[in-house]
Amino acid sequence: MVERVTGETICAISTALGGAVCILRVSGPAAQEISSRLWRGRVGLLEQRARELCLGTLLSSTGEVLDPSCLCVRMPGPHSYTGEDVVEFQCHGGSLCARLTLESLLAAGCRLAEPGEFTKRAFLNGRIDLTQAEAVADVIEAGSELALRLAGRQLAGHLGRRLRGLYEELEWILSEVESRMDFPDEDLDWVDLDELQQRLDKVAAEMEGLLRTRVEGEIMRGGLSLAIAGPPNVGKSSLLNRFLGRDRAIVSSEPGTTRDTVEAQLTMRGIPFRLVDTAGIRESENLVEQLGVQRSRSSAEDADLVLWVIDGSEEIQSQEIPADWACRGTVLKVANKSDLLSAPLPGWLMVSAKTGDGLDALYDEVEKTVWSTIGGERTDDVAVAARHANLLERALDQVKKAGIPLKSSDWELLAIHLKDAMGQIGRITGQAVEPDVLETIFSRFCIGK
Ligand SMILES: Nc1nc2c(ncn2[C@@H]2O[C@H](COP(=O)(O)OP(=O)(O)OP(=O)(O)O)[C@@H](O)[C@H]2O)c(=O)[nH]1
Ligand SMILES: [Mg+2]
Repeated sequence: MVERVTGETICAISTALGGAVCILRVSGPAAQEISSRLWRGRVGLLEQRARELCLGTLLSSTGEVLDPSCLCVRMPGPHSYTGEDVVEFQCHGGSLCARLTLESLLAAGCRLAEPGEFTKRAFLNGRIDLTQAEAVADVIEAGSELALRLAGRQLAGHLGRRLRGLYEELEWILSEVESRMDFPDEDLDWVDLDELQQRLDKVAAEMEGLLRTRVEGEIMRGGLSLAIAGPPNVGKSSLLNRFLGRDRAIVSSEPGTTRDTVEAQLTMRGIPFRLVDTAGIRESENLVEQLGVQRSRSSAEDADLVLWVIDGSEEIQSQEIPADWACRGTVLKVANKSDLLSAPLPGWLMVSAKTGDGLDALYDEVEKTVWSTIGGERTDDVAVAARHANLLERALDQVKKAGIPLKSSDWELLAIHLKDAMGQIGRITGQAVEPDVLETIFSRFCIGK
């Protein structure tokens, strides 16, 4: 069972240290009383209008002025982020002012919040469901606009609503089944078995639809790996720099310039990638280069997507992908230095890292490949994460199994399957979730959120 919220009042600095303004958050039953002791405004904090930002003086627990012009807002529960009484101070930034204010709050009786504890309280107090709480961390971690939009929809409750819809449908079917169990000899106004089966099928189809969004969810949340590989001196590092719009990797006319893998984050057509530039693949006497080549090979072999780059102005045959190359992901063949060529090479995507020619077509191809061969169903609504997908798979299994006892009118067994499926969905939304799962989820958060 879910633990109950304690009566403790917690506080934390919610903004990154060193900024111009620092926000401190206080939440819990004594939030207003403790904060009022550290605050002098035109009226006392307790008389201040709720949810109105007021200017005043922030004092230490011993009465010294910490910040002569600090903004303060009180948000009484239950209509606050955590569902409890919340007070926020916006004081001058800089680590000293923030730290002294935090120390004063602690001295006045608050406890330092754990990572994600404000959001955890919001969940435990029923302000948000567990998928929304997870989305708070997703919003903070989002590495691309698409990922941010996805997290935003989940935060707005879209996934939770669809799951609750499934739960309620199963609950309705269960009530039909239980009424048959309770009144076996009566012929009440029950829906027929075909309709029950149809409704089960609809639930299963909806679950399958959600499960198909898993890959998209993973792509958006985790980012895909994209390796740039190929022979030496073809312009791999130049391409990486061109993608990033800055000189991240060293470029030179000397073959074997890149000795070790170079990594960077990149968003291409809204898709987040972990980009790896690799050492040119060639035989070498030099031990360090050999190690670099080995490492490059394995990172390219492990990547979700590989750009195999060659120098289009050189002879092609010797630059083809080595036959013994065990690549896990999808490979796109790219011929660089198109500026030195008069005609395109059939079967190759022509680009020039030097002039930028052909990059739009390359980005289009990458986007198409991600969604057609790697990605699952593209959705503009929600995409489930691994935790949701695992539980959904179990729920779907139970819904499918329920068809057998339904045929033989084995109501008791049918009820067991339905309750199990509902239990799995409840774990996703947090209606019924184990404390250790909560701990794992909220440990992802930073302090102050
Ligand atoms: N003309 C032309 N030259 C290019 C282009 N891209 C790269 N070069 C040149 O090709 C040479 C090699 O570029 P790099 O980016 O270092 O090549 P690399 O594939 O990373 O090489 P290694 O790290 O040695 O494997 C440099 O002199 C670049 O200026 C291009 O599109 N056109
Ligand atoms: Mg290089």
